[in-house]
Amino acid sequence: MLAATTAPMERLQIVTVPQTLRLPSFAEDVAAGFGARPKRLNSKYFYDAVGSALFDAITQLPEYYLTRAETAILREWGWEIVRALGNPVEFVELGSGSAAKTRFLIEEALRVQRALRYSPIDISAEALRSSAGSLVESYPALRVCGYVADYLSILDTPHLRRSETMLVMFMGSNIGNYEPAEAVALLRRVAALLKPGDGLLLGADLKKDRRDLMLAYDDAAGVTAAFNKNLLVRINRELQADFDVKGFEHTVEYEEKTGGLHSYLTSRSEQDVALGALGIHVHFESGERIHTESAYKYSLQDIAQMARAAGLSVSRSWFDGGRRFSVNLLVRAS
Ligand code: AVJ
Repeated sequence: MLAATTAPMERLQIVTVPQTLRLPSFAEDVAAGFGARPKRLNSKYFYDAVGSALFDAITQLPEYYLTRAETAILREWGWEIVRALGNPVEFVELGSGSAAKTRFLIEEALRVQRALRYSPIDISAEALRSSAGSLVESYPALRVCGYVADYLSILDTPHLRRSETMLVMFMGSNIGNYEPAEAVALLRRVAALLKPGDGLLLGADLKKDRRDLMLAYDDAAGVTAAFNKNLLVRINRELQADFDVKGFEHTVEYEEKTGGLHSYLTSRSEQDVALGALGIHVHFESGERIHTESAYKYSLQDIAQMARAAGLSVSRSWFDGGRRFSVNLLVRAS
């Protein structure tokens, strides 16, 4: 029973979930990535405070249509998405970030049921605290139980409590950052949590004209370039390195066959960089690339195939007017 007078802070709980497997540290990952051929850095390291702010700026760019398209879908079709499931429902969101788009679904759920539990999961404690805090302020019938955790640890633990129906949200084309085989493995883990009647809401960017894709990841104002290069700034600061950031160029490549939109930092000259904290020097040839991100694009057929490989099936899909982005309801395959 949830009285409308319950104070916001009493409807908010933040739990820090211990890691179930020891993940490599930033230093270890950077050392391994520069030791690999081709050199690589994991895109999860983009999101320090500056990187998160730059990503927010990216979502406002004319070329970066993804966030606007997904928001339009949730604004227009949120009512249908919520009604496609049994009620009462509770929401779990993997990588919730600012949770701005989630508000459309929360509002729709609160139209068909009197109270709602929302469990956002994010590795950024600050993002979680501020988004969860403003949500419980906005909606007196909302309870938020936020988890500071990486996806794998939360999926490993019995932490996620549940009522009748659970909708797990994995939005924003975050699935695109996983290699296709890893994406299937992650969806399989989510599928294991789902009971009949539950759903996984998956926001996936669609394959489209290569020019539109390339521009979305290499904008005219250079915000995405700054976002990519911020990785080197972060390595300089946290690992006492001496990267000359201007000595690297942001480059992108679209591989039509796989739908992979790959981003790189390309060395403008032959150079050596010291990584003080690691006690190593890294050599770069002129034109040598560091792979920093893959953002995979999917066709509807690809999404159906990925779902099937994970033991799920696509029950419904919703699109923006330009059919650039998709929001898909996946359910357990029977
Ligand atoms: C936040 C992972 C969805 O892949 O489109 C934006 C990150 N990278 N511009 C994406 C990103 C370059 C974004 N995701």
